[in-house]
Amino acid sequence: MSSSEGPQEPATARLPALVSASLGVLALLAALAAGHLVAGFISSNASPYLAVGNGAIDLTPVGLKDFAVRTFGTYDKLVLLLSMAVVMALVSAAAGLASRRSAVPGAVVIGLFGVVGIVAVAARPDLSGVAVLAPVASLLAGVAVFLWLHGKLRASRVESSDGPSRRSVLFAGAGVVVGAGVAGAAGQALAGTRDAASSRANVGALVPARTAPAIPADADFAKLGTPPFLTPNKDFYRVDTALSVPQLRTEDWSLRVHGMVEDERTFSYADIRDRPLVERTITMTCVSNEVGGPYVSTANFVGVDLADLLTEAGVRPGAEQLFSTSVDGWTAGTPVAAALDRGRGAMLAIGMNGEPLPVEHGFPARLVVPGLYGYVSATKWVVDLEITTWAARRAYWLDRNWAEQAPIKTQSRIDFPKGFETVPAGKVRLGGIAWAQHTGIDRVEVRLDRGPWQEAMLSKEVNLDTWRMWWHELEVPQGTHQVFCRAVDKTGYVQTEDRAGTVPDGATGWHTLSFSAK
Ligand SMILES: Nc1nc2c(c(=O)[nH]1)N[C@H]1C(S)=C(S)[C@@H](COP(=O)(O)O)O[C@H]1N2
Ligand SMILES: [Mo]
Repeated sequence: MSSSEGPQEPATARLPALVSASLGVLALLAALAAGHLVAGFISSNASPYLAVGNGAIDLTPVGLKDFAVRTFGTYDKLVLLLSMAVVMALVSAAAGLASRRSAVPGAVVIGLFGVVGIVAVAARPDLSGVAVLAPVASLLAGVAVFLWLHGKLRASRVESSDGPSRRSVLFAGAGVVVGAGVAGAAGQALAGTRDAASSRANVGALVPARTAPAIPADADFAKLGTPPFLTPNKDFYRVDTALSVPQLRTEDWSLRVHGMVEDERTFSYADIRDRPLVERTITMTCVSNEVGGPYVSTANFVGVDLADLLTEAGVRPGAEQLFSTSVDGWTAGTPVAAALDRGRGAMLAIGMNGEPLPVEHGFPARLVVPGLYGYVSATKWVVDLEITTWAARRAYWLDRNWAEQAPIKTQSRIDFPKGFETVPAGKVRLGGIAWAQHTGIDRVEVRLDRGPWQEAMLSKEVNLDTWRMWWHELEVPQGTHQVFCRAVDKTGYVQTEDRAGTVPDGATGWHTLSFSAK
């Protein structure tokens, strides 16, 4: 007697749960791989998986985003991608499970995934209309594979029929896995040939007509433990909202200057690189750098004066804001006055530390404005400059609680000893960095426990827009100690002790750490 009270059904009517669930996952795999393959012909960013992830970043509420950054640090994007993969696999498995009798629920869910991908890709401002072919391929491949495997499996379970053997179904499943692997890899390889990296490799040397003064040997105390004066490109901090780096080739890039100007202009990459290039040494800082944080780096940027480009277009009276837009739709608002101020030296940069801009730092071109936090000035992959007012346009981070005006705050950081390090008692060296871009550092002071402030040794000043390194030797008795540092800038302003968080316009407070001497 069967435990079921209902009418007896043939054993073949329902697929086993595990098999059914794996059908969903296989279909998902096929969908993702097909999308990735087609994206290879268009742009790696057309791959639906990445597009959905990027869309999720933009839709994430501010609070959750802050939480993610605090919890996962710079790995938040990787965490997002991995959790997305897990969620998608679970939903697909559930869709498969729901299809033990009929293929309809699974096919619908897999199809919906495709629709989400289509919406996400269509919403990306850096992609053309053909890019939706990638998620369309995902949708078709996912649904087709699901229906195909489902049909094959059901047929194989009809006993004493001439349907496919279970073995052949297993082969079909394995074939989907292998096919997905091959298609995915091919998409990856194809996208590589269309990527910005291959365009960047063809740029050649960018020789500035005016080079930056050579960095003197005593500009850093790297031997003691400060960062090197120039940050190698691979170590330069990176902050952006792009889950996948925008892929722009020089031949596809142009910069439009418009809005409150006499003469709208559009510059090609050749237009920019054929101008006399200037090189400037500039320290960039992110507003979301906590006191003591890592988001500060220095490079030799090569490019043209932003003021030249704007002046040629002819800025009209009443203009307040330089509203810049990147190819991925991110925006920043810079005071027009700062962009036009020749003494400040705002740049449209195409080179960094003797190379074309690295792709993740904005290739082919970005803005760099000394003295302003990156989110109000440093648009990477920049393609559009609109001269406007503050009222007319609101940049990306302004709607997420950050301030409209954001000059970099005078700050300093202790790099050695490390927090909670144990050092021999007696003479202890500590050191680090200080910055007050566009103002200049006058001195750095350090304090051991409740002792008096003592003036540290400063590195040679390179220019007012760059960081300075400092070190000091303290007489330290045995025990646990706390050290503090504070910078004094050239206006006489003493870095405040008042702790403020990064929102809305940059963190304040003294950096401090504890260490032991024995
Ligand atoms: N397109 C784009 N440009 C951007 C951003 C971004 O998210 N997208 N982030 C800005 C921020 S907040 C900072 S601090 C700098 C960081 O530049 P880097 O990554 O080259 O250090 O880039 C700015 N330019
Ligand atoms: Mo930033």
